[in-house]
Amino acid sequence: MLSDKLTKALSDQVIAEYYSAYLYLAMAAVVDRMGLKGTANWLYVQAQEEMAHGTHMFEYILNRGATPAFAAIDQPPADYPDINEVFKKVLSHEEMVTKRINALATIAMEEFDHACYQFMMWYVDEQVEEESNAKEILDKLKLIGDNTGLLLTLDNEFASRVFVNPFPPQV
Ligand code: OFO
Repeated sequence: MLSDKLTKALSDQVIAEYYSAYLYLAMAAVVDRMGLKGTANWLYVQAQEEMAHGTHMFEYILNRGATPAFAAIDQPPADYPDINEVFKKVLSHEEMVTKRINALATIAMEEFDHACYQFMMWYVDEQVEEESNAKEILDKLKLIGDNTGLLLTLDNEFASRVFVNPFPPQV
């Protein structure tokens, strides 16, 4: 069974993952209003992924015989002047999440909970990808600059992103 300390830390992370989903939904609304519907789709898919991350962790807590603790999800910011600021926030947010995930893995290690440590490694790898994706988009936006045509091309590219459940149900 999970220790109380790990149960609390994992439960807090479930809430943090749902906050991430909320943050990205708020961003999706902002860019939709800017006319960037493809980017809104990208952020909506991102929000769906965050909910999947949170739900998977919630199920893990239950599977380990513990009870997840719930708390309020904070209100996300919903005020960005342009798409650059949106993705700067995506990157800084993911960097913060990486720190949280690493801290959680460290607790699992300190408690010699090898199963939980192993469970956390999926999230550690995922954060490398999350940060890399956000950096790549920011680099593209820098190259695009004030070129609206290129921005719309990128927006079209974002329109094709589809949600793929990282944890499909086992049959
Ligand atoms: Fe859950 O990966 Fe982003 O935050």
